[in-house]
Amino acid sequence: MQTRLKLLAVFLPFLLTSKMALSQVNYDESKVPPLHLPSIFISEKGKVINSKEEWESIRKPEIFRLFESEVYGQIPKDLDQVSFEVIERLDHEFNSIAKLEEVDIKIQLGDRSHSMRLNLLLPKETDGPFPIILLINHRDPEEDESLAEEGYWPVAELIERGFATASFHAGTVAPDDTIRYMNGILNNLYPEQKEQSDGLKALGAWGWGAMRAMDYFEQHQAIDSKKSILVGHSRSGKAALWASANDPRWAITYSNESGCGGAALSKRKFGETVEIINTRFTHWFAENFRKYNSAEESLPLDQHMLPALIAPRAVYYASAKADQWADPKGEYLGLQIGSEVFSQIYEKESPFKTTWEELNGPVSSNTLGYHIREGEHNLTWEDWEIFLAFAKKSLGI
Ligand code: GTR
Repeated sequence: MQTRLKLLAVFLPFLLTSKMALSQVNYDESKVPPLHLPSIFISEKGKVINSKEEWESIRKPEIFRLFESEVYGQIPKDLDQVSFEVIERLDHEFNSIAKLEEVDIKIQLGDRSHSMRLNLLLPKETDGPFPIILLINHRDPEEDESLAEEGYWPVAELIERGFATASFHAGTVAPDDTIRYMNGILNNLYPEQKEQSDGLKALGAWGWGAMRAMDYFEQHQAIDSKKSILVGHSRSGKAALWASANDPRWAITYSNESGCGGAALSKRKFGETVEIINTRFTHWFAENFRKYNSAEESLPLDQHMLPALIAPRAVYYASAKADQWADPKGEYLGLQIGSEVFSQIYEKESPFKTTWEELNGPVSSNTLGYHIREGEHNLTWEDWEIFLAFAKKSLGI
């Protein structure tokens, strides 16, 4: 009986959203409300931002704080010690081309501690230092027992192209579950965050995990951590963007089909909406984000401001044509409008000269890039191939 009640508690929000909100999902461009986006360049006090100094000292911190309090919640920065226990494994599927390090990253804060597992593969042929690609992985490990899932994390192809590559499972910092998400760093390190309406949730925790992986890369002799790429698909893409807004150590941030609450503009209300995502995934965003359920027009920010927080470091987005749930046009627009900070504040050329309708093939400069491919919601080898051409250009390799 108790289990039944528990199941009901888990599935009720889902059933309700499927009945109410899902029936109202909009896929019709003519029904998208006129876009009134908050300006990136006007401060809360009404000051027009003209220079790098004004951007970095006034507007950027304001926007960061808005995302922290209204959307994702805090990513706590306090920790006393990070240590690494490394096992070099020889018995793995890429043994002929790569060395595998299984790393237990132990984080201590006072008398609290948490350990997360990272898998790192390094090319065997030379000594490096290698550029590094980190993938945040939320997929069910039961479904894929091998180290890498073809296409999604194409280890052999990345190694053959001279990259080191690493991945950690989201569950090693916060389980992707509406109830169990606390059984990770929230309970073990930052329990006070649970009481706060802008407290850490699962997306922020996964972003925190990427930071700890970077702590490892930075002290690794065979890794060139200045040539670092953070990649996330879908929910992990949301986490990757927020992680990079918090941590300036990433040279390139790649969001693949991160959609609502990631790359896509919320105020378009196209595909997945704030209400749907907050109801189905109560453990992803800060509690404050729920204020905007069915009220996107009152959001004091939108997702075009997220790549702006990462500027002038490189940002790349990818979408898929059949992935309307993630609103490909809203993803492109978010980056196109956000790129104004790159061009106007940092004098980095924006490649997004065309409208969405005129877009014809991948577009990129050294700092910004976008592609949309045929097909469904997934991170595929085709996505990687197009992205890697950009990454090499951007990193100068
Ligand atoms: C969907 C969710 C999206 C996206 C996706 C995924 O169910 O609505 O926001 O994150 O999951 O992670 O694959």
